[in-house]
Amino acid sequence: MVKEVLLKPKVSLVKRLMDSLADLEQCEEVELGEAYKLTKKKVRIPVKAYPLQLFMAPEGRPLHLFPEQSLGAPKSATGDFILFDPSNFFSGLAGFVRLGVGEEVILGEAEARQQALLEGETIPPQYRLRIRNKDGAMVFKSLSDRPAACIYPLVKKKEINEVLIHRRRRLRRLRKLLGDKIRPLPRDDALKTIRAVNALMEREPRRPLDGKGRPGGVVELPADMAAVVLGDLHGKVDNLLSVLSHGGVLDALEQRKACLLLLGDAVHCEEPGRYDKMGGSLLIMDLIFRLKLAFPDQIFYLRGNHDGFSEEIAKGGVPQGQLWEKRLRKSRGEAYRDEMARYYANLPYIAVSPRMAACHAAPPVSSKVDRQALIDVRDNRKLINELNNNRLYRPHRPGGYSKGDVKRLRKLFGLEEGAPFVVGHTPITHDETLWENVGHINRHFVVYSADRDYVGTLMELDGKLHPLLIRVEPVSSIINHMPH
Ligand SMILES: [Mn+2]
Repeated sequence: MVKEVLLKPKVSLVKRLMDSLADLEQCEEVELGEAYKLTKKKVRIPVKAYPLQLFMAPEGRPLHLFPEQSLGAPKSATGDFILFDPSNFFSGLAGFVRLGVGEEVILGEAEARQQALLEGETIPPQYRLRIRNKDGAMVFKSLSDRPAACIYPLVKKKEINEVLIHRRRRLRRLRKLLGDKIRPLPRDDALKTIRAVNALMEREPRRPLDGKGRPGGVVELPADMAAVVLGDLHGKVDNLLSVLSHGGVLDALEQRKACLLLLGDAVHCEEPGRYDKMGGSLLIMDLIFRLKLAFPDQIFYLRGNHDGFSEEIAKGGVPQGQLWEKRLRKSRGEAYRDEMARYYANLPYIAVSPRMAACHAAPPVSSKVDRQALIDVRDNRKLINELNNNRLYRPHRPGGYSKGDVKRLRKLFGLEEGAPFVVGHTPITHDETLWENVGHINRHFVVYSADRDYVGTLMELDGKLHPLLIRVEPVSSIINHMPH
């Protein structure tokens, strides 16, 4: 059982922090109580368990620098630090900077990405600061002529636990939304739920109709909402719940400021030796259906190559598609199995907004494909295969897609040349989850969201898509053990 514990502040640790600052004799003390003003010299702060508050400029907004704590083991820091703006981080979609061990970040005007992640106005143009996560310490170095940055420790219990307290509130709200326990629905509820979802999908307003009057293969994302995009989840329930309970994601959904786009393949475990396990698939589809009913106009699921019962859906010799069908029949009955088939048949294949496009695996490679062909995709097996199974061009894969295909897709939807085009399906390396400018194609992203430690996530902030790594937390177990 995973127990939720809050950290308690210890005065001795605060004292140690202050002493360590004083020891270095590189820090000028200013008239701000416990605050320290940085000079041009490097400052090393060996602080592991305590968050810091950072002012880049005397009149600026504060940033918070937190040693990342896991909800599952709140007393042990992960080694990563998270830098965020507390004025927006918990109230809606907001960026943050993750500082992994050995990594550094430079805050200041020239650093457009950090600037965007932390909201422009936080850092005035004349200040630049480097922060490095080195050997369990934060190393600060001012890079500008006006080293005004000021640091002080957050020592109040409420401040220290800021991230955990907010997270716990989100978990309670998630529990209200998704049911008392995070577990598969009882048979009757499951059938009712999927029927309600299918009824919704058959008259989904954001789907231009195909030639036969059915909702077509293209879903138009709400232009006035920011998109949160996840790639293949492969039964990783906690990856989905970690994103939903992160920062202000849930708030943004509740306030109709964000929509969630899932790029397909939420099912079928990818962990070696567990390809035949269907429990996670059953639960994650229940959760996605409940989300769809809670936010009908904000949750969008695209069809992936695993979303079906075909005998071609297999991994490592395990016929996952057929096992999935068998499992649904056995635990939910024939009627449920049929509803799932109906759900799959009704899914869109490609999502567009005025700012971006996304699909499961690849853009079409045929130059004849136009917007109407994508809307009519349901009866076009060749095109479905391209969208759901194709991969980037390689010499040994001459049928793969390349720059020109992405360019054509953008044009076909009237998107700008550098508009993000996102796919899941094909992780580029084994130990990462997000890739940008894939195949040297400007703003072409691949996202994988079924990793053990981090959920690859793309988030639109101020109209621009940003890659973010969200730590996987044992959310389902925590919710299931939360007192009422
Ligand atoms: Mn796939």
